[in-house]
Amino acid sequence: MMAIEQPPERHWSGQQLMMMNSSCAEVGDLPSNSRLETETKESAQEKLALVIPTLREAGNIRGVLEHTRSVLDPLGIRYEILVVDDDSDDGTGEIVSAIAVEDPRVRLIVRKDAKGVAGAILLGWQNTDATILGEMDADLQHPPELLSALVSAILEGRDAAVGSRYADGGSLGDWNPARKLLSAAALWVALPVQRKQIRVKDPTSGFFLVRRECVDRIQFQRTGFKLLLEILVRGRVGSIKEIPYAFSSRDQGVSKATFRVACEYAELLAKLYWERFGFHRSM
Ligand SMILES: Nc1nc2c(ncn2[C@@H]2O[C@H](COP(=O)(O)OP(=O)(O)OP(=O)(O)O)[C@@H](O)[C@H]2O)c(=O)[nH]1
Ligand SMILES: [Mg+2]
Repeated sequence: MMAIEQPPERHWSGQQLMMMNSSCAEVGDLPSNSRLETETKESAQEKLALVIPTLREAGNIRGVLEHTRSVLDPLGIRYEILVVDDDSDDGTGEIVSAIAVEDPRVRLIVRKDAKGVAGAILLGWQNTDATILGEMDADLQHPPELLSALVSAILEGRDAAVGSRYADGGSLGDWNPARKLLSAAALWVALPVQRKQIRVKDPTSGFFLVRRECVDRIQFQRTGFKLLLEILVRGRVGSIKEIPYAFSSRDQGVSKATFRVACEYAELLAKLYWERFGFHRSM
């Protein structure tokens, strides 16, 4: 299996490979970006790149890919689904490779030397020329049907569209009370750092779309699960729509949401508080 499946006509420079090993990554170093803007204006065509990060999701990945394609196909938008797998040892990559042979809109990128959801998403986004970027989990907790409403929200003019468990009509599924409490606490501590104009009820959602120009050339933290919060605070998002959905139970496999993920979230929050409120100025 190839370490990184290159997109057509794209080659990593040594500098870009080094950047993938640092603790932050940005989307906007894509050489294709200005070319992309011209092309988009000329053809007036949008393209969606949906990244699905995977770590040992062999039991789920075939189903989620089939389901997602069946939702996106009728929308009439150009799209690709990038599965960014952290070298899973359960055959996840092999399943995706086999599907990708049949459908070139499905692509596999394998990272051999890193872990972390945010870094996987950013790597996927760096490897596409799409105008609309997105993230969705592999374990079918995010209903692919919602993609239709998320895509519509962007095409109607929003900079970002978020699948929301906390908006009216959304729900957390069968989480136990302790997890519900932790999740509520994670939202509460994120409230002050969010920008008022685009404040959402579910800033820790892992199911969202964002316009490429909102995240271009911004350095984001590669560790942890909560890329959306950082995008809302540090990105160029001017308008946003939250669309409720019911979070379901994981279909197959085991959770990767560990204590370490909580620590990485705390690290991200500390950084965002620091930047937003400039505590350093008084020190
Ligand atoms: N590439 C990559 N993907 C990851 C990593 N950790 C988790 N994932 C994927 O990120 C998504 C979210 O992880 P989950 O384990 O489902 O986290 P969660 O939804 O908060 O936890 P559960 O509700 O227990 O499923 C899934 O598609 C995972 O396979 C990682 O280190 N690298
Ligand atoms: Mg999950």
